[in-house]
Amino acid sequence: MALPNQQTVDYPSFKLVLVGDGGTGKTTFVKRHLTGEFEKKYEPTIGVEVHPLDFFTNCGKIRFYCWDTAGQEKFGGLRDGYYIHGQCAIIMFDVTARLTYKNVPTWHRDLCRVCENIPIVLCGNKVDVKNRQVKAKQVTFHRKKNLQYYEISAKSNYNFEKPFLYLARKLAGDPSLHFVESPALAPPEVHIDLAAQQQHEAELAQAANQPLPDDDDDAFE
Ligand SMILES: Nc1nc2c(ncn2[C@@H]2O[C@H](COP(=O)(O)OP(=O)(O)OP(=O)(O)O)[C@@H](O)[C@H]2O)c(=O)[nH]1
Ligand SMILES: [Mg+2]
Repeated sequence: MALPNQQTVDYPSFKLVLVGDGGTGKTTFVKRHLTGEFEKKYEPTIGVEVHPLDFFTNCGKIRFYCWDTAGQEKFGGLRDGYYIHGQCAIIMFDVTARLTYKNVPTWHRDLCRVCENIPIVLCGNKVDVKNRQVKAKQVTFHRKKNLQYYEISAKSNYNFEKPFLYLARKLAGDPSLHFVESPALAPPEVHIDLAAQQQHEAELAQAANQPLPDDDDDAFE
């Protein structure tokens, strides 16, 4: 879904809705892709910004029109009005701020009211930060709702492609689809501690085998 003033393309393109609390890193994430500019300091998004992001796959090019929405309530603009005709989505929270994970069910509910049955990826961002508040094994919401979950760091480009690849496969209905070139990314600001992150990923995999906690979606502490 291009905006009226945006060029349309002759290859498959999809509207991707990006939601989550203010400051979780949505805009930073979208702007890693070199088709967008890069901004270091936090400037809250007002309403929505739409960025076309192209990827090259073994089946040809694919474009996501990323609707980068405002997380801060006072800048929300049309809010769920931006979700209309969304074909896929990313819900982002910040692993260094508990409240942003607590609010994930609300973002998910509002999104699903408008967009039924679209592929959704949950992303825990800022995993480059040492002192995280939301541990990998505490992230269980995706299992309740059948979402895909990825730990990412927009600042270090860690797992940048994963959410897009997952969504591209779902939208194409082809689980073996893969990217044939890496997208050009802005250089990372920080480097991630890979050993520590591998440990987190292992904990996450292990947690996936445990029974789900017997609680409400909202009961996260
Ligand atoms: N350490 C760290 N900081 C990050 C990361 N991603 C974003 N940030 C910082 O988090 C702040 C907020 O980033 P934004 O991308 O503007 O957040 P947003 O989700 O778009 O916020 P709204 O537009 O208000 O909804 C900025 O200061 C970024 O530099 C990350 O992966 N690691
Ligand atoms: Mg923003």
